[in-house]
Amino acid sequence: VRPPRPDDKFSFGLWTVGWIGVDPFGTATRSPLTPREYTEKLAELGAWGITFHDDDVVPFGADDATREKALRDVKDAADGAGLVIEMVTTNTFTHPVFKDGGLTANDRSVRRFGLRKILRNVDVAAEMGATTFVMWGGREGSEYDGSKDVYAAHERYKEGLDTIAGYIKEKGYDLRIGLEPKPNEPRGDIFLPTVGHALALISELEHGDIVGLNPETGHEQMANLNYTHTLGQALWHGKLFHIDLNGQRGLKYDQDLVFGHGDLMSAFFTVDLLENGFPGYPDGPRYEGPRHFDYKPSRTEGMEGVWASAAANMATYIALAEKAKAFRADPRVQEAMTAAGVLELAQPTLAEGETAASILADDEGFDPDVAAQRNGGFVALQQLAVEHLIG
Ligand code: 3MF
Ligand code: MG
Ligand code: MG
Ligand code: MG
Repeated sequence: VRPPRPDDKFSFGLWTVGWIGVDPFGTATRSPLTPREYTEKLAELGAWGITFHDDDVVPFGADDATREKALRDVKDAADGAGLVIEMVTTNTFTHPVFKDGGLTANDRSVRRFGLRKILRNVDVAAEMGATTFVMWGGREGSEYDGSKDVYAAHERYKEGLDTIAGYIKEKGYDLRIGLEPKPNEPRGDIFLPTVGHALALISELEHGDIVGLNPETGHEQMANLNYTHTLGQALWHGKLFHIDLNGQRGLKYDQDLVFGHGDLMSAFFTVDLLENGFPGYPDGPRYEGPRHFDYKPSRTEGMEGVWASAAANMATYIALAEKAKAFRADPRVQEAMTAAGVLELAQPTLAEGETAASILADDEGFDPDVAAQRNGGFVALQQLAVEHLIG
């Protein structure tokens, strides 16, 4: 596999390579890194950008001078290493004040504090030159149904998001919000559990035009959903603003494995969609944004393993991209796709000018029993994908 290049637009959250391995059952297995350590090493490995939460850089509650210095240090380190700060995100989940949420906490004073923290962080995002502001509402939710008025929670979510999006517009920032859905963990149930739920909420916002999605591989898979379909639907809505790529093996806690270390076949088709677009729409919508990894180097790894895992995300993506290109270009695949009717789906069901009445008026001599005999050819097509994947 060729080495990563800046035009691959690979980016990493500082909380990924910077994860020190604290989990609910054990203390840290690694030491924290300085901004210079992350950025130099990521740049050396071929990454193009970094992302961070406010709290990854600025200690919670720091005074203004400490805050300014910490932000300047990370910006200088990124600039020095030639890395872009493409996205900034907000932490409304770590500090105990957010134990019942940031925008949907029952306690109004907490919601007002959460909003102030997020708005300040929007300023930081703009200052750092980021173009996406991701919001993962990890503590928006509940363990017990009786503890939350779900109607009110959605009222408050909308109120909060519109306040933030309205502020971005008022300030004239070149920023869009990417909501990151997740079904559970750390809350028993999190609001906006899937991309579909988030899309529905966005459609109710006053400033929904600058609010889209940041879908994460494992988060959709934790809900037993198909990540590639998720990306496809988000693209169809014009709402795929950013992505969190990683790996997950089935219905478990959020594993945040290296991209491809979960469901590899699914990862292949994810990359196929990202790199090659929709088969029936060569000029259709494409995702042009960063290939952002949100993974955790497993707790078993030392620093050598941290950097090997960072490199593995990029190497796997590149390998899958090459394989997906070869898959689409293979004449056997094109033939199998045609046989399977994959391209036929792009053809409108009605002819130009046709109506429900004209469809009703003529049965076209259609014989359902004959049509039911058609061989799908989907399995043969899938096997070609497997052959390309395993080489
Ligand atoms: C949690 C996550 C988050 C979000 C981040 C926003 C800590 O499962 O995935 O990472 O990605 O808050 O980018
Ligand atoms: Mg995750
Ligand atoms: Mg995560
Ligand atoms: Mg994420």
